[in-house]
Amino acid sequence: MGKLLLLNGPNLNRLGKREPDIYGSETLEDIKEKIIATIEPYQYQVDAKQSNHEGQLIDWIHEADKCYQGIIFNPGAYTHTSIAIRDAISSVDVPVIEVHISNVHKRESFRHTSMLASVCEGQIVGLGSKGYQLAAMYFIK
Ligand code: DHK
Repeated sequence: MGKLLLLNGPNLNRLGKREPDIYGSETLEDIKEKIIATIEPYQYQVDAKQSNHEGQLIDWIHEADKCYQGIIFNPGAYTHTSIAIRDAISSVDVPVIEVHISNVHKRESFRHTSMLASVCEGQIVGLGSKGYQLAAMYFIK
């Protein structure tokens, strides 16, 4: 049985209610259920965690090392600011895919830069909640 970690950062607990024109109407629970349906046939399971706190996300990244085959990570606004999360990703062997629901490149210029992308395995942006499923499929061996 393979294991993936679905990790979401600040304000993503508000999905479904939060700016639905940008982030859609699905909740994090809906997204988790879709990932489960996608990966279960391949004998993979997913654990889902969300925090609004940088340090908590860092602790979970450290703990994920050696426990998961991959992390599907939407770091929210920490994407654009957090050198500490970047260093956490660099400190572990578990591969991380950075996912954004919206196309950050079509939005404000402060969203165009990612502190994390260059230490991630890859980045999926602008494909809505489907981006999470696509990231999960990448990790299926
Ligand atoms: C989510 C956020 O919370 C923003 O801060 C990012 C990202 C974009 C998303 O599209 O999923 O800028």
